[in-house]
Amino acid sequence: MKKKKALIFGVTGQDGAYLSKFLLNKNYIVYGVKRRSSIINTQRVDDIYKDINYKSNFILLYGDLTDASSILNLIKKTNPREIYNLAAQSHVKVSFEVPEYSADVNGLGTLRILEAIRSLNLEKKVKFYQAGTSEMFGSTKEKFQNEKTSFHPVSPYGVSKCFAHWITKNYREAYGIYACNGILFNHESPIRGETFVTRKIIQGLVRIKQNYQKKLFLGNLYSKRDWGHARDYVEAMWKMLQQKKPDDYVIGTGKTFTIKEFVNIATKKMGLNIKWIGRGIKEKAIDIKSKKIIIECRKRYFRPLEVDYLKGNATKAKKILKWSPKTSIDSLIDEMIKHELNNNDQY
Ligand code: NAP
Ligand code: G4F
Repeated sequence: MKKKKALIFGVTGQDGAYLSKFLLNKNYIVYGVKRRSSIINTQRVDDIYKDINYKSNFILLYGDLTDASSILNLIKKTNPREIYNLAAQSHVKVSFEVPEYSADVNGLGTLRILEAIRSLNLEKKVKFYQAGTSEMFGSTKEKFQNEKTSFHPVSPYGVSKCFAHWITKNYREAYGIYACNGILFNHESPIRGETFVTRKIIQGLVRIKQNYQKKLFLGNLYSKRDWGHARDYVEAMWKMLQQKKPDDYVIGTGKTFTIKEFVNIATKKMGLNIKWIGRGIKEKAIDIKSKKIIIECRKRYFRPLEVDYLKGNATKAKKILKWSPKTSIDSLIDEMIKHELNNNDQY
């Protein structure tokens, strides 16, 4: 049987690595788009590249979402049946510092892929997945957010992703492209970027526990997030492209925790006994055994505007895609700690 071909923009990111493995295990040929960088940026997919079982079906190519000609050439050259757009300037806080670039990559980048599909007359041949986000709900007051919840983004990142969402929907309706928006809530893993809060917390606490680091500095401890595992979420992306009709789906766990609660679960698992003292920016955590302050807050990690509360309702995905999350927050944290402990062997 002829192998299906998939093209992944953002292959070197957390989700790109999980999705590549998932598709290769389904016998796809995977073309991954990496961007040029002055330092090697393929660490997350190096194991795939070296694995004899995957190697011949996994091909990395250069491209950039800010470069329309590279996108067009890549699609022409690889002739994929499925395109996953996972590429983005994905850090919310950083999007306040590089708003125009974030809009260019996240917003216009999506349009560039859709236009390439159209220019190559692939409207009826290619299926397209757009990596949307719960950040689009922004300042929502809904207790649970689903596909019907209005968007009110509160960051340049959130706004850029709203453009990508609507342009994907627009090209689906105007040109009949099989294009889906996944509206994914936060999903983490041992290979999550080190500046996102879950990885930063786990990495920091493991280093503190092993005496490689003295303190962990955080921002807002009271925002709430619905955290799942990236491995489960890439399966949902694929399922969206296997339906009869394209549609948009919310993917989340339906549970929410504050950053402080995440810290409390993680410290307990590591056998660190902590006590919180102080309020606001002066709030800190003390290690009861050593009596040392191990967590403090810093203004620089706060955002000009915050998404206070996220909790996803994935009923539609459960019903139509037969998707549900497999990994609890406990197992996620266990896996992240285990990975970090192994990593730290190198110190
Ligand atoms: P990530 O780890 O930050 O990966 C982003 C990927 O995009 C990387 O491969 C990055 O390349 C690439 N990229 C950045 N700018 C690019 C450009 N100009 N041209 C081509 N590629 C570019 O993000 P992730 O966590 O895997 O998330 C995947 C997607 O889902 C993103 O679009 C994100 O916004 C969205 N999303 C994520 C979550 C989540 O909780 N993880 C939730 C909802 C939506 P480098 O490796 O070279 O930097
Ligand atoms: O881990 P975060 O940076 O993730 P955030 O902002 O929720 O965005 C992530 O999830 C989105 C889905 O909803 C994705 F679309 C997006 O691409 C990204 O993957 O921050 C989580 C929360 C925020 O409320 C932040 O203010 O943690 C708070 N926080 C507290 N201290 C911190 C820190 N965030 C970071 N990054 N670093 C801190 O020191």
